[in-house]
Amino acid sequence: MTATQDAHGRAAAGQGQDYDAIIIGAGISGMYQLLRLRELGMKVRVFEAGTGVGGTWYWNRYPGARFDSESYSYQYSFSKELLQEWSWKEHFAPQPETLSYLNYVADKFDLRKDIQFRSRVKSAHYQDRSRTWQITLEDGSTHSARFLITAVGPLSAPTMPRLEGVGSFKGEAYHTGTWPHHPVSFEGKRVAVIGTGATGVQTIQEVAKTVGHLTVFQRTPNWCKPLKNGKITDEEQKKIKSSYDEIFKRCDETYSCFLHTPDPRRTLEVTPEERVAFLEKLYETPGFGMWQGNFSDMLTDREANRVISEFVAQKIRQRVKDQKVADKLIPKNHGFGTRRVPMETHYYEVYNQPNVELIDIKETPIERITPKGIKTTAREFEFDMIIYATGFDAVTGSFDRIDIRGANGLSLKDKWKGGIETFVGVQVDGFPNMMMLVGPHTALGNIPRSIEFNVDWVTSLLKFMKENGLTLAEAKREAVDEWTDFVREKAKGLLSNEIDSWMTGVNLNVDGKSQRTLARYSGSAPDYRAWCDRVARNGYRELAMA
Ligand code: NA7
Repeated sequence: MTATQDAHGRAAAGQGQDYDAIIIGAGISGMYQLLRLRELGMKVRVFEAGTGVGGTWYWNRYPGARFDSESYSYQYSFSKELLQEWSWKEHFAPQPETLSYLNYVADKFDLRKDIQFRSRVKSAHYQDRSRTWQITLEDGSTHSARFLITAVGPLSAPTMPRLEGVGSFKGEAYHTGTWPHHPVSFEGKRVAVIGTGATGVQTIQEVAKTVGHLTVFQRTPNWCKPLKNGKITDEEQKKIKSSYDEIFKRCDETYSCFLHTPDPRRTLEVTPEERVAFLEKLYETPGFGMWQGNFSDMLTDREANRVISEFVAQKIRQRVKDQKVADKLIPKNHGFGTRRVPMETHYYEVYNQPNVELIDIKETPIERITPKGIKTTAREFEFDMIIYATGFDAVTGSFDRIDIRGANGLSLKDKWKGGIETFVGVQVDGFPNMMMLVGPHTALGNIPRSIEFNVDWVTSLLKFMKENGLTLAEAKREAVDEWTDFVREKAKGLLSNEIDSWMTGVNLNVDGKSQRTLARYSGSAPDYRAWCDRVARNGYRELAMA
């Protein structure tokens, strides 16, 4: 405890700079950034709204939550010791296992002593004169630091549906992204799930195992693909632990840092027999293979995408007994892979259960939530529980919920009103000394891989500043323009940018998010890293420094 801190580790206001860096969020990125800045000898404080570490894996405790990426590719890679110590039990780890892993990491590296839990950041204001950030928590305490590092996650601001009567329901109601810590039973209950994205699909297939009666309210069906999860055998474990170098090297080379990479062939250049054999193989391949490892033109050529989509539609028709229901589950407004592909385990078979009903709310829209349940234009339903799997105010939502003001009091929300603009997703002009981890317009994909790169890059920048006695770093306007142009260029020709989803910045439950925008960088991770590496190699000329 320092002279400026109270017994809870809180710094008193108005006594100069309390920390070298303040990190918002103790998820995968915040935890790793804390560790790296400690190595630089910096005094760091992490403010975390939750009561524990883990971020996404702390909050998203909904039934069935799990990795859709291979566990061994979706973890920290920075410590060889950690890699050998931790043994994943399943190829695609369930949320409790991941949260245990992140707690294990926090213990191993003694991270908690610099993390202040139950501390939601309300505002962050840059102070021109002192070149510091003044952070105010919801409890009113203020804290200052030279650097503000946001580790708030791209999918961490849950959104409830914009429906009348949401607060009036008398039964149990949960949003998947803020799932309670106590056990929730579905046994014998009448349960509604609203939303059929990656989260809704995982929830539905789990709830269906024990529920009394389940009603799924679907607005837009998504193309789902079998996960094909399994336990990791002892033999597989040995193999995994001896091949980490190759696993991470492969992730470094692929477009989105996953283990899967597209087949160089074009969909229509092979014979129909070869094509079907390849698609059958992909359908049986665990994880994202069918999405990330398909024919090279799947997401750019309409006819190729149509043919692949028809293959998956056929699978849905085969798996769902009632063909009217199957038809409702087949997407009509977008092709396979153009939105996030939910991974499923017996999801489609759920609709063969006599106690499960699918309501297409494009046909019969929800009019309101009632004290007893849900009223559509066709019927009034009664439920014991409503589960909202309605997603997040993605990418910018977690920033918008904090009053962030840069030089001259400019608010970040206003700055991005006309569209997101960043420098490599890490900095914003007008916001000196603010660094974003997995911020807007950075490479996403296999997120822990992108996080480690982001954190290492920010750490090198801060090291450079320290060694050169610099106290200010701010992206130059032209560097922001150049990066934003590149992001725009990379978005061209991709079918996924022609459909509404969180990836194109659309969330109808949020004001100002009804039109598609340039919400994410859709180029390759290797291109992204090459750009960032070049900037570092050339001494950060794209940043104004003093
Ligand atoms: P998503 O993918 O944004 O899905 C949200 C779902 O909720 C989606 O099916 C929406 O339908 C539906 N939704 C949202 N609002 C409403 C209203 N008002 N009425 C009915 N249905 C609604 O969020 P997830 O949590 O599943 O996944 C987000 C990411 O987290 C995912 O990509 C993973 O990478 C992890 P819509 O499609 O908008 O018609």
